[in-house]
Amino acid sequence: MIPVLVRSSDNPIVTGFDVPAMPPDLVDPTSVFNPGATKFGDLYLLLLRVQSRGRRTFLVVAESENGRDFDVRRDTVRIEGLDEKAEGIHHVFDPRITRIDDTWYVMFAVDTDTACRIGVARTTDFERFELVGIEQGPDVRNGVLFPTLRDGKFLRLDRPNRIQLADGPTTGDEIVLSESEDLVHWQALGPVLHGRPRLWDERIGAGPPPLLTRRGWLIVYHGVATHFSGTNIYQAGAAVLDLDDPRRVIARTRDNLLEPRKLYEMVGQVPNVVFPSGWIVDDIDADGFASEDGRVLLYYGAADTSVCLAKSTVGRLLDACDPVDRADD
Ligand code: BMA
Repeated sequence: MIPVLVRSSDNPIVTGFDVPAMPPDLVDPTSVFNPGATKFGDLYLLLLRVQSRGRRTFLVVAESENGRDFDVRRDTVRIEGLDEKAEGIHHVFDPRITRIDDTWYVMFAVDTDTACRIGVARTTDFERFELVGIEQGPDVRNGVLFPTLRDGKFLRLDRPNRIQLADGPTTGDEIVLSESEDLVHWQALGPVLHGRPRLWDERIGAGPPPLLTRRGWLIVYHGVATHFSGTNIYQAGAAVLDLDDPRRVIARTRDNLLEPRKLYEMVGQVPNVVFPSGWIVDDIDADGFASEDGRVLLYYGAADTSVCLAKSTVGRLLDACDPVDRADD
């Protein structure tokens, strides 16, 4: 049986060895993982999360002509406007890239003194990045922006973190739909996906930006099984959301589609992690829908140590999702 997601035989496609020395910040980095991905003209681009041996986090662009062999740039991304807000910020990480018209929005997690927050930067050339803002409020992460607006408002999926109350739900067990007029102030519209206790996806978070298909919004998300003593296992699955109301789940994979099996996924800085964060789909029709035959290049972090690639098609990912009766969800 051919798996729905087929690993590249070149995995891991980017490791710390591929990152040029950028003294004094980045020399012989510990790890590079959880990239955002997009196409810019003919170039395939990744926005890498690179971690130094001081465990500081940097974002670095990598470029490729084929989506598999990447050259990592010799400078780190500087987000204009971030320095002014830098107090209390420790890490900017896990960027997801969404193109809207000719602007690419980077939605990222921000580790601060008080909570994890979601920030947004924008670029039109992948040389200059400008901060749009950082949301203030309760702890939230895994923010991903939809590529279209609804009623003039931006939409995102995010994953609030709540304190676990006695007998209450596990923190991070719910993906939520939110809307915003300015990308900084967000209003929750309601839950989308729930974690499934004791199964592969107890805690969940959206991966790459939702993909417009004729069957609905296709998403890939990560699920964490937490019920194994000593380790959390990060896996990837998929779901299809209603085009008009993305809170309505049409279909969802019962099982995971990708789980740590290769040594590079099982061994590393954080063992047993596949963390999907970016994808590139070339074949989009005139109305903006991804073609079912279209190739999907899915980029993911492996063991918080390297960047890997798995391939599929839009149709195979859609077919892999099992119909959901909302009442049972
Ligand atoms: C999550 C995030 C990811 C990371 C994963 C596994 O909570 O912090 O950035 O890849 O844990 O460590």
